[in-house]
Amino acid sequence: MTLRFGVVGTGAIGREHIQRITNTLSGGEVVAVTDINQESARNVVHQFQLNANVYPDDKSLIADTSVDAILVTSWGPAHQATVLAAIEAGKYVFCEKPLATTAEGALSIVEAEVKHGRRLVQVGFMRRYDRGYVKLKEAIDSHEFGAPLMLHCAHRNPEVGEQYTLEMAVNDTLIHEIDVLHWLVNDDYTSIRAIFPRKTKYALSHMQDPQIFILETVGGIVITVEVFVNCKYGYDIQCEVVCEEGTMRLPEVPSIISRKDAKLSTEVLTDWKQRFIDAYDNEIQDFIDAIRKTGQPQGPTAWDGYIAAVTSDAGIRSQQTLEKEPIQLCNKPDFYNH
Ligand code: NAI
Ligand code: NAD
Ligand code: ISE
Repeated sequence: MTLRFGVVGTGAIGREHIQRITNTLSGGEVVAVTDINQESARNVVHQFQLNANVYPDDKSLIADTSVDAILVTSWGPAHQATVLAAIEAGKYVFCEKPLATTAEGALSIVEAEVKHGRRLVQVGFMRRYDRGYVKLKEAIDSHEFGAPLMLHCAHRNPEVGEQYTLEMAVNDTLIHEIDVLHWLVNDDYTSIRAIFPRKTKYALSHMQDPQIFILETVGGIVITVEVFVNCKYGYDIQCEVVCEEGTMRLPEVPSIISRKDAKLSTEVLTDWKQRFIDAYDNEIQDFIDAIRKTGQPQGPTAWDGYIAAVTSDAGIRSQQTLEKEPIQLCNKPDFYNH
């Protein structure tokens, strides 16, 4: 059976995912689209030559009986309502991060899925599908390097536009580290603290850039993450794990090494779409395959979306207080232990 997608949000990543479902992956087809900007939805049908209906809103798209799975790629604050409506209709959902912009909102999705009784939701935390992070995790899990003690990470974007807010540094950008790092070290967070270094001259007046976040875990691991969204030179994701008997780093993106004009150089990417292109392919292929084989997605869960939302709320509080803010999760439903 082909998994028939209805896409809510045909902006930057919506188009990327439509392109990969249509031209790169197998077993999926886009049969319906919607966007609050209807012209954008109509353009996508034309651009990718889709055999797809254009709907005026998410509710009418979800009601289409030819749609099996909803791909949520609208902007973050709209995700919660669409995901809840999809669960209510018993449809599968692949939701881009964040699952919801508040912990309360993410918890309402967890509760709705548990009530439904079967897994329907996968969250777009694609770094868990990146070969570099998978290799790091295998090395940590092998215990060959001893216990992880500290992680030093950086999430750098060349620049951001005026629509980017202080909070987005946490709930749009840092959220990728929030998800992937606790998964990497098999631990839970206990606190987060924001530190504001000297501000770059390239930051817009409403912004603090760069920012540093210190996360601590139940097992005592201390994690530093630099979020620097006007770093100018490229899109650069760094992760170093310091263990008892050695250290390891996320591999650099393969690039030729050139010698020219008395300089030895390699390239740094500038576009996030390229940096994790294989991981995006892998996560959505996995979503399609798992549903076709087992009737349920098996990637990052609504509970993972909830952990990210609680941590992100605490991070945003710390941006205001500049104090260490506690991270407290409610009890994990047994539903997510299987
Ligand atoms: P975008 O602004 O380019 O596209 C969002 C689209 O959604 C727009 O076309 C907008 O009109 C539409 N939209 C918003 N609310 C809607 C609603 N209620 N119903 C229908 N359409 C709606 O944004 P972009 O960059 O594509 O980001 C979309 C989502 O993807 C965000 O949640 C973002 O965090 C996530 N994202 C994830 C990335 C990743 O690495 N996993 C990378 C980029 C974005
Ligand atoms: P975008 O602004 O390019 O696209 C958002 C689209 O959503 C726009 O077309 C907008 O018109 C539409 N939209 C907004 N509200 C809507 C609503 N209520 N109903 C229907 N459509 C609506 O943004 P983007 O860069 O594509 O990001 C979209 C989402 O993807 C965000 O949540 C973002 O965090 C996430 N994202 C994830 C990654 C990743 O690496 N996983 C990368 C980029 C974006
Ligand atoms: C964007 O929304 C993403 O998700 C990218 O992966 C991230 O690097 C970028 O900072 C976000 O704005």
